[in-house]
Parts: sequence; C-alpha cells; structure tokens
Amino acid sequence: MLYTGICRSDEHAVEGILPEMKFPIIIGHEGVGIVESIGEGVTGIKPGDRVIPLIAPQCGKCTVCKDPRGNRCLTFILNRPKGLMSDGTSRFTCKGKQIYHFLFTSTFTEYTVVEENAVTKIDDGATMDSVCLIGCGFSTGYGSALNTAKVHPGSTCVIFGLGGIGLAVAVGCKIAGATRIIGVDINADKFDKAKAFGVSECMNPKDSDKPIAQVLLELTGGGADYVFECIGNIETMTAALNSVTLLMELQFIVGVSAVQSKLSFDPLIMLSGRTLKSSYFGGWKGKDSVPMLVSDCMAKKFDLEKLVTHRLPLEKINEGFDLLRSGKCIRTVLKL
Ligand code: COD
Ligand code: ZN
Ligand code: ZN
Repeated sequence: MLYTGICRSDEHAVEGILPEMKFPIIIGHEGVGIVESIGEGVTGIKPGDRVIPLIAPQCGKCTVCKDPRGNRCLTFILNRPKGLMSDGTSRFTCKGKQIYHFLFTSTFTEYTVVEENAVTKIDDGATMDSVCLIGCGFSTGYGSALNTAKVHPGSTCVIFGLGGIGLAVAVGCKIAGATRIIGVDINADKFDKAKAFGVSECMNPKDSDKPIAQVLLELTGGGADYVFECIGNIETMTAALNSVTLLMELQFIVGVSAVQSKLSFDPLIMLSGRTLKSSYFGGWKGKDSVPMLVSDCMAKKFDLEKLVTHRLPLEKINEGFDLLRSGKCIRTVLKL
C-alpha cells in the first residue's frame, strides 16, 4: 500500500457499529498501492501495477455484474464468511492469531492481500497521494449525484453533511449542472471549504428555531429537487426527506445510510411522488469505473487534492482519527 484516506466508516468500524464485523481486523478501505506479487491463476494484474482495492468488487459473472444497474456483486456479498477471502481463510495473522479483512480491502497496513476481482489497475501517472480517495469517499458522493440521483441541469440540490462525501456530492451536482447547491452542517467551519466545491449557500440548523426541513422548504420556495443525506443520521434523513419538493417525480436520495437504526416517516409525504433512493459506492461498478474515474481526475474534471486537508505517516494514524472526530479535517491521507 502507498496511501490511504481515513473515512468515517473506519471510525464506525472502530466504534464497532458496523454489522457482523469480527475482530481483530485490519480496517481502512480507501487506498492505493503497487502490486508486489500475484497468486496462482491471476491474469488481470501483474507485479508493479498501480492499483486501487475495491470496496465494490466485480466478478463480472453474477446477475448483478451483468446488469448495468447494480454494483453489489453477488459473488462477494452472498454466502461468504465476513472478513475472510472466498476460500474462507484470512491472509493476515499476528503472533499466530487470525486477523480479519475489512470491506474486501484492508488498507491501514504496508501490505494487504486482496482478490483479483477486488482490485483494479489504474494509470501509473495518477497522483498517488490523492487518487486513493477514489477508493471510497469521492466516488461514493460523486456517483450518488451522477448515477443515483441523476441530477438534472438547472436543479436545486441540498446536501446534509459537508464532510468528504458531502463535498464529493457537491462536485457531482455542479458537473451535472445544478444551479443552486445548499449545504447544511452543524459545524460552520466547513462552510468556506464547501463554497470552494461549488456549494452556493450554507446553513447551520442551530441558527434557526424552526426545523431545518421547514427552513429549507421556505428557502427553496417549496422544496429542493434533490436532497442528499451524507451524515448517516436518522434525524437528518427524515429532515432531508421532508425537504424535497412536492412536485411529482423528483427525488430524494440517501447516498449512504446509517447502521443499526430504523428510518421511519409519515407515509403521507410519499403521496407527492417523492422517491427515496440509496446507493453503495455511488453506484459505480468497481473494476469498470475506477480506472475511468482516475482518468477523469488526471484530465482535471475534478480536483481530489482539495479534499485532502491533512497528511500523516501511518504511525500517526490515531492523530488522523482524532482529526476526524473533532471535525477539523475533510480527509486525512496516511502514507504507508
Ligand atoms: N446535522 C448537520 N450536519 C451534521 C450533523 C447534523 N445532525 N451531524 C454531523 N454533521 C456533519 C459533520 O459536522 C460533518 O461535517 C459531516 O456531517 C459528516 O462528515 P464526515 O467527514 O464526518 O463523514 P464522511 O463525509 O466521511 O462520511 C459520512 C457518511 C456517514 C456518509 C459515511 O461515512 C457512512 O456512514 N457511510 C456508510 C455507508 C457506506 O457507503 N459505506 C461504505 C464505505 S464508506
Ligand atoms: Zn468509506
Ligand atoms: Zn458479480
């Protein structure tokens, strides 16, 4: 591994709130590396290739992989022991004890082991210390706007949560031609950065006595076309759903979701024709899309560098988590 970002889901893993996770485990999932060696029968990559491990692996053969709509490869998510390779074993041990894998990737380490279908070769010329963000955060947000919501030109978008994922949503909304992008965050320190990503107005729910959904309905004259919840919080998900326009056929998106909680809302609000959608990894098929996203980055379609606020060596990983918890960073990239 060369570099890895620290994503909020890694913090969720540390807190132990991800489903069916087993410890001890090597977490981290937003990385880039160089192939050191390959196993028997591997033909798609070779030593020396620059690669991004995939949280959305692609076997290419299952019904989901063959369907252009989905990206949750069945080979990797069905009937498979959590945290292990497809043969049911782990490739990591520490002092003789088995260590589990994380999200098919495990990137907080100098060396990892991944399956051939859970890694993809990228252009050697990419800037390695920021392109790692394509491994999760950037692609998740950007794809939520482009693939899942399919934001249309001239639309009004609202983004709840201006972290790495929310800002990547903003990049997608902007590229899709949204004319108004409203950012919502309880940490006003995020607002300057958000504006640099095309967010046109920022709001702090704490600044108003009214519920945020009502504030947004008034501000947008009846609701936004697309609302993205990029926090993973049930309350903001409900507020987001209530902030969507009452016009027919426009959409509300949860690009990402929280775990171990239940979302509830008044079914009457769905009478207006609202759509509730979600996606994983922004709907991108890992092997097909990651090399293309890397090329788009190299062609300066978007700037990943701007998302990286801190850089640390692996030994200072806990400082990176402290920065995430304190809300002081967008993305910390670790050098491995
Ligand atoms: N109201 C408004 N803003 C809030 C609130 C609130 N109640 N609570 C927190 N926020 C703000 C924070 O101040 C922060 O700026 C932002 O929300 C969250 O940003 P980060 O940087 O902490 O988190 P991200 O952007 O890295 O990711 C957050 C997700 C929750 C979207 C993500 O980590 C997640 O949970 N994904 C799970 C689903 C998934 O796709 N997993 C696959 C691998 S990630
Ligand atoms: Zn992530
Ligand atoms: Zn598949």
